Amino acid sequence: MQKTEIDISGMTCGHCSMSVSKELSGLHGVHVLEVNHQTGKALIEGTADESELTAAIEKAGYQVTRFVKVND
Ligand SMILES: [Cu+2]
Repeated sequence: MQKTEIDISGMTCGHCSMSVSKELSGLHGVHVLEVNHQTGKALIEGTADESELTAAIEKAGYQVTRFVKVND
């Protein structure tokens, strides 16, 4: 399944990564594999519009800086 790595700015602690994880998990068709505030990256599996992912992350209070498609 398609994986996407998302670079996120503004996360500073475990609560930040949990908030992001919670919002992303609420999206249909998205499985959150990892959100790491230290690296500022989220790894998700599944298909979702970048606009949808961006909206969810902004709702949590953070900014998306980059999307990278990851191939297995
Ligand atoms: Cu935090």
